[in-house]
Amino acid sequence: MKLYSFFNSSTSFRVRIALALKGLPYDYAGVNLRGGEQGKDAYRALSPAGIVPVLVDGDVTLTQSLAIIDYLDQRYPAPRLVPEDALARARALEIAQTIACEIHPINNIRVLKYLTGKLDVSEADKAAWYQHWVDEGLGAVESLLAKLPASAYCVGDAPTLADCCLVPQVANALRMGCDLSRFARVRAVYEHCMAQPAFIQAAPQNQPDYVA
Ligand SMILES: N[C@@H](CCC(=O)N[C@@H](CS)C(=O)NCC(=O)O)C(=O)O
Repeated sequence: MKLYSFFNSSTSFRVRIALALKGLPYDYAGVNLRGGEQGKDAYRALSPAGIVPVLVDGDVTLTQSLAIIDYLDQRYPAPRLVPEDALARARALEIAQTIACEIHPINNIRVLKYLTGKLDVSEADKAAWYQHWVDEGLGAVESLLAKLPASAYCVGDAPTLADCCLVPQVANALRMGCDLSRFARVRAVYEHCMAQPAFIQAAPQNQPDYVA
């Protein structure tokens, strides 16, 4: 398998965690988002939307991190990341989609660039926008977690798709200087996961294209 990824991309980080948890080997292809490589024709042939990650598995090319993780889960089921139990599955998807649909898209690079470019928004207002949507989204995740039995992970006693999404989102928020002090349960899950080998292996600083 080959993964097109950018070290700091949270959506790439989600897939790297899934691959590491499943112990699947892959070749790493760095896509320099800072240099605009995602917009080049050659890359758009792989990813029509011009985004990472892309997973190539033999003659299959897949975009969208949640679709990729679901594919990996069907194809390489151990360990399961999308739970089989109906309620646990819904809970994991609920948290994953709160992050993937409610936070990430509006804080994506292209959106932030549009704010400061076309709309002439200041860097301070861009940072306020970022923190606002992190606050809203992680606030919702914190409330969802509060309704679930206490655990080191989001849902149940093992990592799921929800943790694959939560950890990279928190890592990004911390890198962007967001105040996460209100989100005790979110932070506890993040800290526990980031002490596990698969999550460490998948972390931005451990990728071949990492730049400090
Ligand atoms: N919904 C997509 C989002 C992928 C995405 O937007 N990735 C970001 C990096 S985290 C990206 O490639 N952004 C490039 C850009 O905004 O130009 C997924 O989950 O894979």
